[in-house]
Amino acid sequence: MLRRRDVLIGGAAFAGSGAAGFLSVGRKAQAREVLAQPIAHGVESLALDLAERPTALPCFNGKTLPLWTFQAGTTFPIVRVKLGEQLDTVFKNDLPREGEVASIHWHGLRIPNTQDGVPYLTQQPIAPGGKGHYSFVPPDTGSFFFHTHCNSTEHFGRGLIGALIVEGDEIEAPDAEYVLLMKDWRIGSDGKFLPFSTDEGAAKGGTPGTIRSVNGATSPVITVPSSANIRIRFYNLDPMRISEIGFEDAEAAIIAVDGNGLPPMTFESWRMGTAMRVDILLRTAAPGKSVKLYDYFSAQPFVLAEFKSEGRPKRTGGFDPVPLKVMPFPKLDEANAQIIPFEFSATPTGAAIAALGAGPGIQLGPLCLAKRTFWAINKQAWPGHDHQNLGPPLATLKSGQSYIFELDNTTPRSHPIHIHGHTFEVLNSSKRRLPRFRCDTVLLIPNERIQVGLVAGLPGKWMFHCHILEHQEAGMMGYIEVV
Ligand SMILES: [Cu+2]
Repeated sequence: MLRRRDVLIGGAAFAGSGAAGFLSVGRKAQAREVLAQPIAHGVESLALDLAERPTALPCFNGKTLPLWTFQAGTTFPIVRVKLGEQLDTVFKNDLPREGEVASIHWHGLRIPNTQDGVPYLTQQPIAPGGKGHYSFVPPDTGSFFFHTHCNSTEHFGRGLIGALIVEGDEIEAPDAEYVLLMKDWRIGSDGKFLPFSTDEGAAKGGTPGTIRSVNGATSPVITVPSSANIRIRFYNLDPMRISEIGFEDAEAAIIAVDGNGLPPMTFESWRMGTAMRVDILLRTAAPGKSVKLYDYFSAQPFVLAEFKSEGRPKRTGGFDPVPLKVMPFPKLDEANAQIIPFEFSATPTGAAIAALGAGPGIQLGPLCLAKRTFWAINKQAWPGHDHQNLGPPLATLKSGQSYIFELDNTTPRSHPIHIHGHTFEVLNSSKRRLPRFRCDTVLLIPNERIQVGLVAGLPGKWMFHCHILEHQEAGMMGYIEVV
């Protein structure tokens, strides 16, 4: 069924950002939406082997570091399936540390709770030497990713991340496609990994990396066809970084957020916390010329990547981005939705540590539980309980019913808030004019309150947490139960 969407309007300035304009300005919405349909059936097999693999990425300046990766021969695997296909994954845990358990979470996918990969909550994690298995049909098209869900700060820090792309959303094929994974690395002057967490970082905005990268290189130059429409799937996969990305002087549109197609929005800039993705359609430069993608949310605008045009021009007409197909999500019943408040706050320990400064950082004991907590949701810090007794969910929802989550950030930090197995519709903010869009991770800026709509999905216990990994591990995590 085709529905009419609201016209998207954005473009509000962000108070105190000191960076470029915050959001894209809307463009007239397409009158019709095209729904995505399965484009293939059958089974795709995926073999993952979590292991330490010494690697010399271009951004390491000749140094070799002991990365942890999912597959030999590639640092970040990019897995592609077509809408309708089943993905069967076998993974082996060959991580080189006793007790380094693993399970795999499929970020952004609305799959059954048993396949969600959260240790102790949805499955027993796999110990070194063991094997695990996942099987599901990804229900939605889009740019997703997968990662482990215990000791994540170190696992991300060592590179244990992969992209999962579900194809089948294009009405018009772009001239080329590129996947860009942004991630920093914490490397000391001795060429070794620095501690992945510090107290100061964990109690503030996260412990920052020392070297920036996109696809393992610093400011890579990517050769692209000239005067072409290229699709860029941009991922923020850093453990903590918040970026505001944008092109200097190029025609581009945002065509999806967290994999969810939306009426193309003129791309001015887009603020992204960790785990957030954006799909961009870019009209590339004339032959021999370049377009640069910047991060404006840093002391100086930083060149993330340069797109250098080669070959004969592909297109001559004006830039008129075609939207993506969308999924038939259940419609939010906004008028009758129950409002549920969530407060994201610091614990007294967290506030004290933030004032004090350096320390050993987040240390996980057995059962993936941190020894101290700095952050909380509704005054409850995870783990408030041992894994035998999880304690009550933050909320219990009825499958198929509509809810409005009122997400209230009472801290001076930003928090990208993620819910497993669901997507949100961003409705409004107390501080910004936001376009209405669908996402699985929503960025709360300091002291901001955002309302998101959600139709409760499949039954189960679904994690609900900040995706700054040290915040998550230090308490800003809980779960929602859908019955
Ligand atoms: Cu956070």
